[in-house]
Amino acid sequence: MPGEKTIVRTTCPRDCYDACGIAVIKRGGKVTKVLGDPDHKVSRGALCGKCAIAYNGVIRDPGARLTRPLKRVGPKGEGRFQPIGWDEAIGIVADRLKAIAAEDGPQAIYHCHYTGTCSLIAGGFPMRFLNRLGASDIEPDTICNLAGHVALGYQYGSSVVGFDPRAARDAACILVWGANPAHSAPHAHKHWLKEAPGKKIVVDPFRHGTAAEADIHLQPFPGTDAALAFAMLHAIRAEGLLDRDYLARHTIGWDQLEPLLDPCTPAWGEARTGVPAALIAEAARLYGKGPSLLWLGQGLQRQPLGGNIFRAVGLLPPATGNIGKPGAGFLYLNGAGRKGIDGDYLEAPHLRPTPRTSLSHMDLVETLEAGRSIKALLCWNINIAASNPQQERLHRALRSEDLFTVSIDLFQTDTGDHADIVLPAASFLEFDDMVSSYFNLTLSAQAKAMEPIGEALPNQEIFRRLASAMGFNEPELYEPDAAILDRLAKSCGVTGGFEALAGAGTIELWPDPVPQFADGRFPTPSGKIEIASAAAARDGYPLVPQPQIDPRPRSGRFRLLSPASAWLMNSSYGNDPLIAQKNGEEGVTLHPEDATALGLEAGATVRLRNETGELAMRLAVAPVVPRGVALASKSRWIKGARGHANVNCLNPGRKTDMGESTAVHGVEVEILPQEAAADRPTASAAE
Ligand SMILES: Nc1nc2c(c(=O)[nH]1)N[C@H]1C(S)=C(S)[C@@H](COP(=O)(O)OP(=O)(O)OC[C@H]3O[C@@H](n4cnc5c(=O)[nH]c(N)nc54)[C@H](O)[C@@H]3O)O[C@H]1N2
Ligand SMILES: Nc1nc2c(c(=O)[nH]1)N[C@H]1C(S)=C(S)[C@@H](COP(=O)(O)OP(=O)(O)OC[C@H]3O[C@@H](n4cnc5c(=O)[nH]c(N)nc54)[C@H](O)[C@@H]3O)O[C@H]1N2
Ligand code: SF4
Ligand SMILES: [Mo]
Repeated sequence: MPGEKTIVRTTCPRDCYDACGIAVIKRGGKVTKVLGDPDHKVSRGALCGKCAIAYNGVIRDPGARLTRPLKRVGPKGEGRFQPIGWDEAIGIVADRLKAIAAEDGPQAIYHCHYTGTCSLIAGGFPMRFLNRLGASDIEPDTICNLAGHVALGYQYGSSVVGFDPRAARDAACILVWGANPAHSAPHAHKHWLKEAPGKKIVVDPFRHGTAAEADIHLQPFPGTDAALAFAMLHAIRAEGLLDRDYLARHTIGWDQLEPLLDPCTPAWGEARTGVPAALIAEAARLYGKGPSLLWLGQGLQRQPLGGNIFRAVGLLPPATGNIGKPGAGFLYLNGAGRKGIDGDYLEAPHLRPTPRTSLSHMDLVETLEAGRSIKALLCWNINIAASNPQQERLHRALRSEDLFTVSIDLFQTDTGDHADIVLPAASFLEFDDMVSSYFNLTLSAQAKAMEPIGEALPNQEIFRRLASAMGFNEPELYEPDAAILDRLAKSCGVTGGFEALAGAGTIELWPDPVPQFADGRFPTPSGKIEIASAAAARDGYPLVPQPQIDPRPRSGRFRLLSPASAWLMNSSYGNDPLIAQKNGEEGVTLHPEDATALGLEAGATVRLRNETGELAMRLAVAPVVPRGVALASKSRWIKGARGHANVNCLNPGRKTDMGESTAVHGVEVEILPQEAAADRPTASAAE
């Protein structure tokens, strides 16, 4: 019946802790509105601001979306393209890949992907093709969170078995360390944290919304968190709150660690971190008494010593026995494997003809510049031109006529502008898939609500077509979505398969809060928490975590933080006009005393500058960061931006101590009035 209202329940697959339930409103078979599902436990009828706009804006706007495959016609990087048919586009890509594989070996074909969509098939199935091809990977997590994974791997044997957020009902204290739920997990901020009965402690240099509402906000200088953790442990010991029984039964190496605590009094901690000693002691008492939850943010490990920081903060749960009991535990991410998802089934690494080769995102630019090993670059679920470090050099390297680049995306991104072939991907509203929240222990359906816009195709279909054009025969490469979804749902214990999951929307996989590591057994070599890690020592790290801090920036320089913005999802939605309006001009915030010292006033245009690049930004002044810290936010779109650059033009791509991962929150800059900077040599002129 025309005009009849129907509702499709689906799930947001963005890289976000929340995994919101969505209600897609249709009239007469046409989508009219995308809303939060009122019956969903997380979204409760409201999407976050950015998705509420984008899902009713650019995501459904045929004028904004890529609707046909494109072939480059102008010089590389200029952004001139001509529409072509799918067969021609797939044919061009397959021919080029075959030629490179024959001449240089398939390892010369690199692909990079990340979490543009976190739905399981669109995020995982393309790997079957890339594995079969034998392509090299740009190591995905090196752009985001690998240091934390490596550090927790040494210590706990796993970084993807976190607390069950439902444990909050039994927690006397929730410690959020280096995460900004107000931006990056807006529903956890608005509902989960607010409804939790325990006291909230936030450790963050930025007094963000969650920090401002906490019972205690510790505001360390960036990169000093290991010293803060040691000072808290010192205070915990002084208060008699060490759980020596837990340490004896479930850890190794406390004996080597404990003497390091001796000098680390709260006053020592204050001198290194800037956090008042009394607050360190108060937070230590609260956390130590427990039961306490510890949320380890991803921002925390994006520091030069991020791995050591994670190992140091990771000492708190075992030292206080805050693990394995109700209301206690720590969380980095909750992985899908824990819920029954078999990653090897999804990605089929057994299809690889040769051992896997990979490269850190931090080495991408140098390797491209060297011009030998990377002949083709396939980019899917990622926008490297906006979100990767060494932006100017990256763009230049991507403009090489010798490099064959494919961008698969919903939009013509800055990466797409540098491609030879652009392939239009379908949005999450346009195909069935599944979403596994990395916070809650739930599984959700992504249900098709509309036909793909134009000729867009889901990632998986694009890679099936590529497999066929390459002449690959393995049945894994052609397995239909419906069969995969059914198998995945059943492997998580959803006996009715995908249909049952789609009917429910989201399923809690366990009826009650799941205690974390309740049996006290850890997947480390010793089966215990390895405070002293022989594996870490073998890899060249200290045997136990150290109370180390980064040196303060040299005089006149600021530590630049560029964490998640409330109005963007990484670089996504950078092309939505309403979001652009909300976001205003690219800005940087300084402490009032720093602004005064520099003679700068709020609203002025300032220039941020270092060896890597230079960028104009609008200055805001507020006491939300310590002195010496400048706060911006990550990854706007570049095209249309002033100076044709974003904050990543200032990021030298320094690696973390562990995992060769991004140390983006360790960037240092000078801040100058606009006129003064114009007289000085720019980074590009200096190169
Ligand atoms: N300065 C600074 N830079 C940072 C960070 C920071 O903190 N500061 N954070 C880093 C982090 S943590 C990350 S994860 C990266 C992420 O950075 P980006 O790669 O910018 O991540 P997203 O915007 O999530 O997604 C990338 C693209 O995936 C596309 N996409 C969405 N769904 C699909 C789909 O179904 N198929 C295909 N083919 N494409 C799809 C989107 O349109 C988008 O263009 O940025 C990093 N960059
Ligand atoms: N709205 C929105 N939501 C997002 C994203 C987005 O871009 N926008 N991105 C998504 C992605 S890909 C990711 S990885 C997550 C990341 O989400 P989070 O885990 O919240 O990580 P960030 O936003 O990078 O940084 C979080 C906090 O770390 C703090 N921080 C930086 N350096 C230090 C330090 O040395 N010590 C301490 N204690 N804190 C520090 C920053 O000030 C910031 O407030 O968010 C996801 N959700
Ligand atoms: S991005 Fe996060 S908060 Fe926004 S709708 Fe998606 S899951 Fe919810
Ligand atoms: Mo990320």
